[in-house]
Amino acid sequence: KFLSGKQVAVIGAPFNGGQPQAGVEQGPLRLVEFGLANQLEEMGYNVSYEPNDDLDSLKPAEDPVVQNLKNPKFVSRVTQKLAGQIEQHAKQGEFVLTLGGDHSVALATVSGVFAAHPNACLLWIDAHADINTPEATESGNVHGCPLSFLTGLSQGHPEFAWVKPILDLGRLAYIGLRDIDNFEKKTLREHNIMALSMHHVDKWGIGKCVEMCLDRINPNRDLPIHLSFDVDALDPTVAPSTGTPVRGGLTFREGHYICEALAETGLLVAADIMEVNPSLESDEAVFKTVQVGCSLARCCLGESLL
Ligand code: HAR
Ligand code: MN
Ligand code: MN
Ligand code: MN
Repeated sequence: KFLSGKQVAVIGAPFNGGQPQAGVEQGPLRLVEFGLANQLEEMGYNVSYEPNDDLDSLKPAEDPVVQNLKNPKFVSRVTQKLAGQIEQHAKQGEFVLTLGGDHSVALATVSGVFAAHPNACLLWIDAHADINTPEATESGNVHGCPLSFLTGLSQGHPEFAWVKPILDLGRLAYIGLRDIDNFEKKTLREHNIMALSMHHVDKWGIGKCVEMCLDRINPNRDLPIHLSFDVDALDPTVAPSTGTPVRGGLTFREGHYICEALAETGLLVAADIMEVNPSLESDEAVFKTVQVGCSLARCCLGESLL
């Protein structure tokens, strides 16, 4: 409906500047080496791949903290560049699949996708709410803040002036939350944001949770959908190789169900698979995490639909 054919633009976002741990910049390459692009081609898609392996050239000589945020210049430059690239692909009617990299890259994916699909809605699957403002963040890591910029809750940070507040708070929903800062909790409540924690998944089941989210952010099932999937939403037994694992997460099936249900709507225009860090935990753990990242991406593109 919103896509012109069977074209998938795979955008590598090998970037770690939104948080302190090295290794997450190797996520995209590992997912592609595992065979993701070939797997999508076997499903009948035409796949293009932008590795973006030159992002280090955007690293400034000096990048002091500004308004509590670490590496503001580097994060801003990288995400602005990726946003333009993503916008172009999305405007051509391609499905945009972005491989992270840390979740600060959502500044790029949401900006780019919503520039092409202004009435889209966003489903954010994560243990964390990633909606801290520069004033509120305790860590100073931008991967905990992208949604505050994208929704206009943060304004006036000099480095992120290019980020437009294109996301209405009524078009945002979460599933998987379980590690939220006090400021974030207050924000979710005050703005009545559709935020489902693991408690809600236990209580209602994943099927009902996805339905409730879509009823809120896409009530007539006629708007484009962007999925941003932080693999730390999954239980650490399912996706161990990630920077900030939190116990008690989504099962393998619950994670896949979300992707399948969105694919089934025919409205999904973009997906992000974020925070895969192949330098953390054992080889077996890395294999598991990369494998589940690839299979989530395939499910977004309809692999398991009959
Ligand atoms: N809320 C914390 C902060 O602002 C933790 C964010 C952590 N990590 C992520 N984001 N992976 O989803 O730093
Ligand atoms: Mn293209
Ligand atoms: Mn996140
Ligand atoms: Mn997270």
